[in-house]
Amino acid sequence: MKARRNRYNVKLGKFKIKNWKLKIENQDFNTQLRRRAQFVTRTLQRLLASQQIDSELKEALRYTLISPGKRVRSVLALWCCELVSGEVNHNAEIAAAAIEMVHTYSLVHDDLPAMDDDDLRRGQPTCHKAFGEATAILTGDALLTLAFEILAKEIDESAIAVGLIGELAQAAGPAGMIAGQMADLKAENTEGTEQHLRIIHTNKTAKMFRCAAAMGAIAGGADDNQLKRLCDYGLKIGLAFQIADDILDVCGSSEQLGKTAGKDAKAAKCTYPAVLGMEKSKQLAKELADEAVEVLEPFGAKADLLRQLAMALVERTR
Ligand code: GRG
Repeated sequence: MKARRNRYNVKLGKFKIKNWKLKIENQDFNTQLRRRAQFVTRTLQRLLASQQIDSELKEALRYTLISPGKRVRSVLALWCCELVSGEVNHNAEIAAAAIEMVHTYSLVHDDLPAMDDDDLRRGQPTCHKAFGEATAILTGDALLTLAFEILAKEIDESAIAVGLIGELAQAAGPAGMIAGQMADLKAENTEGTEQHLRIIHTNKTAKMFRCAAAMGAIAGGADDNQLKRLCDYGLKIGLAFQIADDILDVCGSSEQLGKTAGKDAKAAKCTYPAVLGMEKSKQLAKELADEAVEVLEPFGAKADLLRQLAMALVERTR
């Protein structure tokens, strides 16, 4: 225990840093990702348990929220807070839970018969398959509104709460995720261009990653320059994540992904592999991850986890 508190000079990536949390920071990336994802799941369980909600609706909320999602956006929020402040604080914990709720809502509604009409999500029957369509609509509605309720009630400083609510509303709303979904629907069966694709994917996916980074940074008290850099980083890895998702839809199996593979081509969706081809899509995802890593330069070695995250998101297999 004592040795752990001593200061060490260690090499992490290409940077030499003074590190007094040697044991924690030397843990392998996947272990840290898993540990933080479990932390988010425990927070969601606690927040859900404290809600007075109809028992069937609560079961549907638990079914969708506690299912094995990767928790990428919420962990990103935690790591951005940790990067700028040195720790994960209470406000970052609540911000992470809120973004995970909004993300899960989008999946529940996207799977509905009127949208993608899907049967499988996170390796289990979709919410409407398990609970019926009406309950699934209400589950999505409840997740979306609960996210804003916890931000309003649980964040310990009103200026921070307002900042977090504004970021999340903008990213998830009609100038963000909803705009992306609308453009995506309209692009079905059309010949998309790269420019058109970038607009769809930036709105549908990348803005939520940007938002996660911004919420973590705000919770950690980032200065304007730190906030701007982390927003840029989030937007770039979000776009790279979506390109990787398009590629996995072509190359992956439903079992591996926990959702129906090959759906994009079937629905004649406008995707990166369809418009650019597979090799160019892989190259673009890698270029975006490299650009994201570059943006982190002024943070030094403290941002190594975020660097590894950028690379992991384009190399992922699920
Ligand atoms: C509000 C109906 C509605 C839709 C909004 C985000 C979105 C648009 C729809 C969700 C479905 C989808 C294909 C979104 C693109 C982003 C994406 C790849 C989501 C899946 O995210 P992961 O892989 O999921 O992080 P897990 O299950 O790991 O949390």
